[in-house]
Amino acid sequence: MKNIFITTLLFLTVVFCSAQEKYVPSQENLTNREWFRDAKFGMFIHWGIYSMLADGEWVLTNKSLNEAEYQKLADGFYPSKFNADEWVRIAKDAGMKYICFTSRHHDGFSMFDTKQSDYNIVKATPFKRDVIKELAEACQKHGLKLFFYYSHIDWHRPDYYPWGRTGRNTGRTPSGTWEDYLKFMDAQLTELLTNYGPIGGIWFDGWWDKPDADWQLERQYTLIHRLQPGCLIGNNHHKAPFEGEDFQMFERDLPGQNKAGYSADAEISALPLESCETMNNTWGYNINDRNFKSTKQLIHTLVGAAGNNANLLLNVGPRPGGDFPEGSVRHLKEIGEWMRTYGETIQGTRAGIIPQQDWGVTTQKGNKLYIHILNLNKTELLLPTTDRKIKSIVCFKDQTPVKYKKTKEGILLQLNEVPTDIDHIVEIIWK
Ligand code: H79
Repeated sequence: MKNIFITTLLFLTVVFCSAQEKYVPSQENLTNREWFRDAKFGMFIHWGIYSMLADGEWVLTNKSLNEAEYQKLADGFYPSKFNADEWVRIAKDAGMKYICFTSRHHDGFSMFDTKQSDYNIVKATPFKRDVIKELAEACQKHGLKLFFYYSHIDWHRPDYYPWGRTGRNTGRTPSGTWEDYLKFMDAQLTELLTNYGPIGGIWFDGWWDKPDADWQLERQYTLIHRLQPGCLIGNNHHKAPFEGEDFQMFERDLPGQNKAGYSADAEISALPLESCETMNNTWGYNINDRNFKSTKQLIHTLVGAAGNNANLLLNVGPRPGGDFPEGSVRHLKEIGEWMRTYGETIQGTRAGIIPQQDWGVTTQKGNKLYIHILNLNKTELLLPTTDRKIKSIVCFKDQTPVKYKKTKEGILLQLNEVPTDIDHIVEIIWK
């Protein structure tokens, strides 16, 4: 009897403990996840003192610069053209619903007013302005959500220790303890989640530099969700999501692809998905990188993401002066024009019942299925679906009827001509 009692007690303890460990997202968090899935399009912004060297955000480690000397860049950081309102308006006009800003990148420089280190934009630069405060206010005003990119790596702090594979040849000497560093991050995250109003999400990056480090992610995630239960947590660790995360991101690839080489182990989860991509080849401003993708390519990436149930987080690397490169502005303007006509076939949709095909993707909303023809050099197109009864099939652009036949294999569309639009959209309305 006594044994049964002890066994039951043990069993209950185990159940209780594991139940405690399991993350249960709040109702607000779940609502925000659906908002995120609907949003489909956001702006990534990589901006820091590295922008002055105009060689990307990895310049400190890539060029093995002396870290003590690199710090002095801050003395000259005076982005005279910075205008948060303009940044947010450009994003909004492009059809973007949120902005993810680098609050602190791997170089360890904080782009906000933090009490945890003087190595920040307010204390260490003549600019002295908290750009995150201004960005938060502008986002609030224009109805965009603000997310913070937050680096786990720190190539500046001596207590970022043990070191990973990067940031090694910069003349630093380690000191302090790992716990100091963890406490520093907790304190900064607390500032970010208390001083700037509601935050859409935290976008972690750098775990991959030292996967076996004692990152204490659960402690961090619990802190974030305690401060703002609705805040979505994502971590760019290139793996399937860990416990406590709310969305899954894919770097430079759509879910299921691995062209960039980071996503070999990134099994697709049921959480909201996001792909991040650059317009040229670099995240932080790079004076040499004029290799911009075409507007058509960028729209195809956005549509491809939507057809794969993912958002696109498209990057801009502002200049040291605080303005966006003209190439980025022009592309965003053109994407915005496209979005004003076709945005509704993407935003608020989910991946369609027909998975990605050679010719394109599908999205769906209510009783509508959108066929996004991105690449077709004939007029016939077989849609492999026999599932539902058709009410009508029209060309989305002008709502003219599209001829079709129902076959055993599916719906055979007969287009009037070979599609030449960036994205030729056919709308099927089901009965
Ligand atoms: O913020 C942007 C980049 O600075 C950061 N993430 C985006 C959003 C980033 N840069 N590179 N990576 C992420 C990918 C990591 C590259 C790696 Fe490696 C290749 C990690 C492991 C192999 C380079 C070589 C670093 C360690 C070894």
